[in-house]
Amino acid sequence: MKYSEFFIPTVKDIPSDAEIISHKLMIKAGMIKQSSAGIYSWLPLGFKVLKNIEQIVREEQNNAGANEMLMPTIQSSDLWIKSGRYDDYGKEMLRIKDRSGREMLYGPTNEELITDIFQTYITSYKELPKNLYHIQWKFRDEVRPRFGVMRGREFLMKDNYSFDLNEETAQISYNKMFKAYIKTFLRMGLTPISLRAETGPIGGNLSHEFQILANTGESTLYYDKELESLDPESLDPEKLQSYYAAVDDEHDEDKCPIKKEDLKISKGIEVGHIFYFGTKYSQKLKAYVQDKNGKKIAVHMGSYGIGVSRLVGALIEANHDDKGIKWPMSVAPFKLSIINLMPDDQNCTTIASDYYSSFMAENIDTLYDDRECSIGKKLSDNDLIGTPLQIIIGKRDISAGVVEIKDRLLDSSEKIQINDVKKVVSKKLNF
Ligand code: P5A
Repeated sequence: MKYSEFFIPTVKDIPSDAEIISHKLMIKAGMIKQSSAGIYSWLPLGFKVLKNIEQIVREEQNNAGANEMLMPTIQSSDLWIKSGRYDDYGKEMLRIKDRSGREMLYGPTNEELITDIFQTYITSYKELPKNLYHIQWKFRDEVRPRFGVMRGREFLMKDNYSFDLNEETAQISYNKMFKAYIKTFLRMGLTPISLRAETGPIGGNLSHEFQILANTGESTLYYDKELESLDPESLDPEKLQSYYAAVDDEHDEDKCPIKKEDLKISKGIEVGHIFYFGTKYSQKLKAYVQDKNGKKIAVHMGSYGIGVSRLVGALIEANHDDKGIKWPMSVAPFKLSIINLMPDDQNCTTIASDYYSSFMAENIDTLYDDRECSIGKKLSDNDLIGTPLQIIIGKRDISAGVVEIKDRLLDSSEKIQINDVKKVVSKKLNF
């Protein structure tokens, strides 16, 4: 993509209600525009990151055997009346009447709808277990939407639902998702900390919350230091669940089961939440299957959520400096910027265009900064939008036979021979 053709409306003046760094940087970098309180348009740069995050989430769900589908955002109130949550949800639920006066709502979650889909088609234990998910916008009319996309009213969630014959197999499904969650967050370069959690309006008695570490996070976490060095290739969910981790109001220094030197304290942001709630919805919505003996039993269910749009903000909270965003390579909107400092100079432009066409041919998401603007603006914009690897092409360097390669994450630069650049970049990008 050529910068001159891309729509990145970077801005200098940040609205006063942007309190936290990720909200400020998302506006400054032209990633989002508020449409009304807690509701945002995703501009091209923000949308690219959202899609990259979504894709990692999707791949790990598919690897864990979940089926992707898509349910609507607008639901009828009928199933919610049956489950008893139509009243319970209160003002957080956005209620709408259609032209015939039927009561509809903008889904805050999908336990009811998916249970109804399940009961329509599945009648035998032989078809279990099943795990279904979608990545869809939700609406919760939060009392105080704030912190940009971190606590929106409209937000993108990946939500799964597992169906099992009994508690024992439901626990296996739960652990499978637990593992997929840790893998997902590790792939994004984040440090996930899982904690036993309250079940709230979703219900049930087993639940874990997934927080990621960020200095600017809202919660204070106390946890076993082992949780900071997980190997994605050998994750054991039962072992992981046995490590100590607690939020500050649940942590008691005197009762803490681990040694002081093994305890870490950091700030965190909740990015995922999983629940096992047994037959809570299946009984009310009649999701029964026949077991081996022909007896009808209510299926055991779990639900599993990841805040896909919240992750965009959380990733920035965990990865930024005073110049802007520092995207981890796996989610970066562009892996590479080619910054032509002198578009008027024939030599600079020939070299920049040559690099651009070869990286595009390799399918590397590359931003070619071909704009006619000041050198300072070019460098600061590319740092602001956080491209991890930057090739900087200037007249003086070219006459010395080199270009600069900057690593935004390590904050380091090196001069490389013009002809070695493709090889060096390929190595850094692992292709
Ligand atoms: C689990 C999947 C649920 O809704 N039902 C389906 C269960 N859980 S949850 O904890 O309420 O939400 C799951 C994740 O969604 C994100 N999230 C939000 N993101 C942005 N703005 C919000 N207002 C918001 N509310 C929830 C969080 O990441 C949460 O962990």
